[in-house]
Amino acid sequence: MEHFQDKVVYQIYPKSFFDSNGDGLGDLPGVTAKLDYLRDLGVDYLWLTPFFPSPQRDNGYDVADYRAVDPRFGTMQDLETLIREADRRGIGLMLDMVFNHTSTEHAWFRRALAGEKKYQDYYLFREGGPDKPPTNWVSKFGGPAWQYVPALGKWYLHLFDVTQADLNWENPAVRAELAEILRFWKGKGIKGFRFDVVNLISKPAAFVDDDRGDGRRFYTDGRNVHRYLQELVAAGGIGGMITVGEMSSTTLENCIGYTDPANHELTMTFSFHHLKVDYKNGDKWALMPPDRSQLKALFARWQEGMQAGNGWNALFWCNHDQPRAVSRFGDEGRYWKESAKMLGAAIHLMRGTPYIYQGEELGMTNAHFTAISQYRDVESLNYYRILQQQGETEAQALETLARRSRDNGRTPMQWDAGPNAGFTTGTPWIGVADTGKTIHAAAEVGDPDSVYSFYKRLIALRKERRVIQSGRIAFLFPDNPDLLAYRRWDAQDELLVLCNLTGHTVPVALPGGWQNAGVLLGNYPDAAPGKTLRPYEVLALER
Ligand code: TEU
Repeated sequence: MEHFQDKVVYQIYPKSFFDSNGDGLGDLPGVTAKLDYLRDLGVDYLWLTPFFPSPQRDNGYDVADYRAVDPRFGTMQDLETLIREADRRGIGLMLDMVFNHTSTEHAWFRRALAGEKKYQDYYLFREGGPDKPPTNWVSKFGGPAWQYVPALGKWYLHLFDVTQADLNWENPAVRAELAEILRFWKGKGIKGFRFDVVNLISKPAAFVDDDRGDGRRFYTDGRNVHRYLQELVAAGGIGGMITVGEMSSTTLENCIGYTDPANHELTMTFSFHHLKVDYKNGDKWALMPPDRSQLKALFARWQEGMQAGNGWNALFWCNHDQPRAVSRFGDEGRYWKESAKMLGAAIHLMRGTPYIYQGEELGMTNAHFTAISQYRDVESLNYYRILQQQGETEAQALETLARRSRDNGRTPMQWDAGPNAGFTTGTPWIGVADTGKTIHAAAEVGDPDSVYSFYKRLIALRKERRVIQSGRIAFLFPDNPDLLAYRRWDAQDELLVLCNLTGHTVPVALPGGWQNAGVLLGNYPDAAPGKTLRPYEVLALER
């Protein structure tokens, strides 16, 4: 199946998954130790976020060596053991390739700084005086996107942190190096790849000021990006492997291009528009409750649009950059369990390949941090300062972070009710969420009514029902913001999925012929087709 329709991917943030040696940081042997848990859940692939040598300015997305394991996460032998033990359980590993930029600690950048022309051409250095950057572009983490190097009399581009220097993909030597890295990992038995912000790799021929924005319109889905991806996949020898591109501020048309099998680029893409429906005026740092009409419209547009273009979506609510879905789109209190299940079903039954982020299958919540000292993320720490410079009080800035910080997704995985939620016997690098004592794997694995068991059922259903894998999709009730509803069908089978996105009862007018349909799945014990849906109820009907 060229699009991996029957597969489910589980994302692991190793630093926060399980600590095997008590140093407070999760590690690769910690992942190996939990493989039976993952096999029981039923996932096919594990995507591991970067564990390569790194100064950890951006938690490993600042890579200093693409072919080694950072000692804080273990050894190459530990990784080989993990690959082998996962394989024995029918699980493949996907690695996270951060190819838009390297750490400024990478040997290439160091040699560039030392004056080697060859390596200066690996990056985007531009001449210029110390008081005027080449353009007015803004870094995604705040502040200018250029850094001046006095010794060279040059600026270098960094779309992210100042220690994350953008690579020059126009240089064929850079592209050849990156393809070699893929070959290296494929040789180790790695089964797939996730490509970090890969739609930002192709920069414009000339660098000019952006008078209407932060510069992104010049490099997002840039002029050569499709050609570079085709070349990378061919030269890296990864055609046929599962690949997912993280696409920042992308378009439907480009994502069709990236994933239509005829183009030999990627098997699927992450897009983020549905995770910006609670950004006021598109600003992540301006709070607003989720706009459910917009959420529904975006799902319909991306699901039906990718289908029409023969593209393929990665389906997800959560990752290491996002607050927890149940805290954001569900109800952490009274309807915690119902809403966590409803959100899972809402995307798992769509057309695409689902991704589960560690702890999502338990209904893990946001951290609920209340002091700046609890945060670790460079973006959060930057914006804590920026928000106060923009006039927010300290309390307001903390409230904004509590809702928006990436650290909400990075707190330790909650394994049991013991100290540090069973994540470490040492001092965790980041604190456990305040729900650690009540929401954890030990309580959920054996409980047939748990969020965990519901996710397990969702994964099993995808394997059992071809209509979930490859059926067509069409959305219903576009004018009702409370009710997310879609139909899936193929020659044999037909499903109707109804999700109440709210905490109140909503009326439903079932389309003709569904009144007596069977219940495939529900999150209330006595689920049946009727005239209403209860708070956060999901009902999947079949006929
Ligand atoms: O993230 C890309 C990205 O732009 C965002 O998700 C970002 O965190 C958000 O827009 C900030 O508001 C990827 C990685 O997933 C992330 O962890 C890295 O920090 C980033 O690239 C840089 O490598």
